[in-house]
Amino acid sequence: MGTVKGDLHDIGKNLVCMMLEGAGFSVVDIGIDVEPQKFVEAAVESKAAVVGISALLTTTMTNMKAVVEAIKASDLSDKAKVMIGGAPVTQAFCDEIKADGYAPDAASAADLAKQLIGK
Ligand code: B12
Repeated sequence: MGTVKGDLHDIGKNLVCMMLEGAGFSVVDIGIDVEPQKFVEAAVESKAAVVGISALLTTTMTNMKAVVEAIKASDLSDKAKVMIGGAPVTQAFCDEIKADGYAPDAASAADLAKQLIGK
C-alpha cells in the first residue's frame, strides 16, 4: 500500500492498512509520495498479491495510471491485482485506468482485496 507520487495524504491509506491487517493480510506500507517504480519494486520484493494505491488530490490521482501501467508492464502483471482508492477516485476512473478494483472506504477495501485474490 502506498500513496501516489506528489501526494502526502496518508490518513485514509493508514486506515486501509489497518483494515487489511484485521482481515488477515500481511501489509507492506511503502508510505507517501511514492514513485511508480517503487510500487513495482516493493510488490516484487514482498511477492504481493494485491497492490493498493491511494490518492487524495485530483491533481495526483492521475499518477495512479502510471503505477497501474508500471505494474502491468512488469512480470508481476499476471500475479498482483491493483486496487485504488481515495476521496476523488471513482469506479469510472478505475475502469478508465484499468485498475482491477476500487473501494470507497477502508472496510470495503478489505472485502475488495479478498475478492481480488478469490477469497
Ligand atoms: C487531512 C488533510 C490534509 C493533511 C494530510 C495529513 C495526512 N497525514 O494525511 C495535510 C494538511 C498535510 C493536507 C495537505 C494538502 N491538502 Co489536504 N486534506 C486533508 C483533509 C482535511 C482530510 C483528508 C483525510 O484524511 N480524510 C479522511 C480519510 C479517512 O479519508 P480518505 O483519505 O478519503 O480515505 C478513505 C477512502 O477514500 C478510502 N481509501 C483511501 N485510500 C485508499 C486506497 C485504496 C487502495 C482503497 C481501496 C481505498 C482507499 O478508505 C479510506 C478510509 O475509509 C481533506 C478534506 C476532507 N474533508 O476530506 C483535504 C483535501 C484532500 N486536501 C486538499 C488539498 C488541496 C491539500 C493541499 C494541496 C493544500 C495546500 N494548498 O497545501 C495539500 C497537499 C499536500 C500534498 N502534496 O499532498 C483538498 C483536495 C482538493 C482536490 N480536489 O484535489 C481537500 C479535499 C481539501 C479541500 N476541500 O480543498 N491535507
